[in-house]
Amino acid sequence: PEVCVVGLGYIGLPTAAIIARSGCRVLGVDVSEHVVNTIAEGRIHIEEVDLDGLVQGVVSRGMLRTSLTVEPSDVFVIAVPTPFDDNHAPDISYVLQAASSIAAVIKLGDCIILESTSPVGTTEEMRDLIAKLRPDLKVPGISADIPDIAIAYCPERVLPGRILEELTNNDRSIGGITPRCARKALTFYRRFVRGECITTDARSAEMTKLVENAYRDVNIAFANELSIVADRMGLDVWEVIRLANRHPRVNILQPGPGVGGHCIAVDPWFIIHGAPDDTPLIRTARWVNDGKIGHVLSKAGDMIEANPTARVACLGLAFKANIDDFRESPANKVALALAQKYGERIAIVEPYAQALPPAYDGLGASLIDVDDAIESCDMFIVLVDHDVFKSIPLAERVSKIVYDTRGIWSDQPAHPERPAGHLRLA
Ligand code: SAJ
Repeated sequence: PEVCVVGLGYIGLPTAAIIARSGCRVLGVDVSEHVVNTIAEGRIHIEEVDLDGLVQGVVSRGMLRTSLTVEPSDVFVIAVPTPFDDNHAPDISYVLQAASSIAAVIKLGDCIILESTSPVGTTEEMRDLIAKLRPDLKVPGISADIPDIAIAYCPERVLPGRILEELTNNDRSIGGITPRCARKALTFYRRFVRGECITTDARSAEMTKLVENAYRDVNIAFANELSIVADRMGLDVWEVIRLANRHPRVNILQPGPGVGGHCIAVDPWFIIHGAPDDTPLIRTARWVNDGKIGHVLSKAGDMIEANPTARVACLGLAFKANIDDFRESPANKVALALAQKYGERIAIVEPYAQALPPAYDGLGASLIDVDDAIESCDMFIVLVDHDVFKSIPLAERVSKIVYDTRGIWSDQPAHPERPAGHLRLA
């Protein structure tokens, strides 16, 4: 089939490239001229392992083209953003815009698939819009006859940094507006997915995606709450978690400076918004994880003020280990707030940054490398568990005052100037 992928971001572009590699002619559509032109030249506008070579290959073989506008195809895949507004209400306007541009070109036998993370009911809302715009077509779930088109919701669940591998190997939920729609979408995904494809209805598939990320948020909140309790009790939370996880049915996640990224801190709000009176746990988890940033800031501030001559290195800005994405990052929020308060005393170590983000302009903080930090800084605040930080040998940090929010240095001895709660038991 010919395939049109609408939205060429972190999900849409790798998806378009993998579909093209499976032998379909793919048209990638995006609203950004820069994105459309970059990909048309066989280059990419995002960082993702092995994506550059794959895109270059499928573009040069003519299997992937790009355009600013949707064209007739057999299958349409929508992968546009679904942000939330200031009140955490989901904004599905990009999905509806994509659906209306697709409605203008669809024909009998086409299949429309929504992949964007969406509040429950979005696929039906999209279906209703298409029915309204195309009264000439029999639309699934509305017309009693065999429908002319298929509509399905098939969420992605890939991890940034492992997108290509996970796009191919992860299991997928395939949610049809009707069972017939699900079967149609299933035939399409089987072309390029090696994982198991499990069919369901569209609403269940929408909820499944939200639940996966809310599950992780709630579990990280548990770990973050434990880390605050452990601080208060003078315990090493990493030691406690390590020991508790030896229980065959306990698997506690890792505390950190908060939860970042574009999914886990966002998607739970889509569930809360859909059932505001029935989601105290999910809402509280959001509150705990957002609050962890404040806890880290105040503890770091106390340590910096207790050591007025210390030069401070903040290790990491990224939202998680070994990636170069500094947006929606608790590490960046902590480092920026410290830079705003302590200016020149703050050095940032971030091997994935060429320069500090513009928000740091004029604050006096500097970007330095690991060796400089070891040489010139007295205090290390670990905010990201990048491999390059993990591998700093004990000898090079033994004399530092350390606040390790990620627990990467289990061999770090207690320091007389560090607050209680960091005595290592192992
Ligand atoms: N984090 C912790 N402690 C942990 C694990 C994570 O503090 O034990 C933090 C990370 O440092 C980061 C945030 O949580 O700030 C999110 O990181 P992540 O690696 O858990 O997830 P993402 O945002 O990169 O990707 C998630 C994944 N969802 C799940 O694992 C349930 C991915 O599979 C989804 O496809 C993706 O969201 C998405 O697009 O929805």
